[in-house]
Amino acid sequence: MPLHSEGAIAALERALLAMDRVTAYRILTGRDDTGSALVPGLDGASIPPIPLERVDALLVPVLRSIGNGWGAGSVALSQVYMSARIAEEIISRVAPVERPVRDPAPVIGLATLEDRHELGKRIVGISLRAVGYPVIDYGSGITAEELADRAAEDGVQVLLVSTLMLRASMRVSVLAARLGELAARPRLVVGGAPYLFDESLWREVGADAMGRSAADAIDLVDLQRPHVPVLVRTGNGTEATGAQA
Ligand code: B12
Repeated sequence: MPLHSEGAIAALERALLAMDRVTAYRILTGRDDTGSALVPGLDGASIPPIPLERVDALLVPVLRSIGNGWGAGSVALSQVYMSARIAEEIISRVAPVERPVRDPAPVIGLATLEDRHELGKRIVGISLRAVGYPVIDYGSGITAEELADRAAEDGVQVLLVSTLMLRASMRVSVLAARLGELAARPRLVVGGAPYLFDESLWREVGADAMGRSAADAIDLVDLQRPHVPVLVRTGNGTEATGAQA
């Protein structure tokens, strides 16, 4: 089945809503002949790794559509919940691709702020590592105050924040204010459903940029690379000399 086909997206949505894990795996692995091999237990070594690009192209739009269906009343919360459980399992099976670390690379922090919706953050983290960016993962549910403090301690230069709940998005303004008090303020990049619903929200809460996808996260970090100070060895130690060309 082609990667972007409407048919594959619709079939995956049907499979998740029906809690049919075997079909969901079959669509995501891109194999039409693995169904019977996957049936016993689904936990065996028979499950092939799932390519990251298929998760981004198929699973992400399907979960959004399921969320819309829930909002419209055509999908039950139990279906959202079960789809998410299957999605969590799928994401944990994404083939880990870790490239050699880029040099220079900014110090990158990543968190789901005051919210437990963590699938997007996980995909963003996997994607960044896959292109060679190391990431400090602060997990999900961390408060704005704690995140600002921990990012400061770790010298984070680009802080990527995922929020899926409107309330959590509004808390980004507290985070931005606290980061603004730091001598070296990290660039603050946000993403998640509320910023897609309201295109001006990221500016209103004080972020520097907003991304719609894991691919955007990579592009936005790439853009920050010129802001990484070049570290020059001096006689007595190391000194920052401003932006890299
Ligand atoms: C799956 C899901 C759940 C799962 C979460 C499972 C998990 N482990 O994460 C479960 C069932 C547990 C859940 C629970 C709830 N949910 Co929910 N959930 C969803 C749903 C359907 C999909 C979210 C998702 O996982 N998408 C797939 C991921 C991979 O996509 P993503 O997060 O968007 O990330 C991609 C991009 O946005 C981007 N991205 C994400 N973050 C970042 C960050 C940066 C920096 C960048 C650059 C890019 C980026 O890259 C990612 C990969 O492409 C959404 C609907 C929606 N439209 O999003 C509702 C939704 C977010 N949930 C909602 C609600 C209300 C709830 C509950 C309160 C329900 C309840 N009554 O209990 C609880 C609260 C949980 C909590 N405390 O956090 C509402 C929020 C509404 C609002 N106004 O705030 C939504 C929008 C549904 C709706 N239409 O109403 N939910």
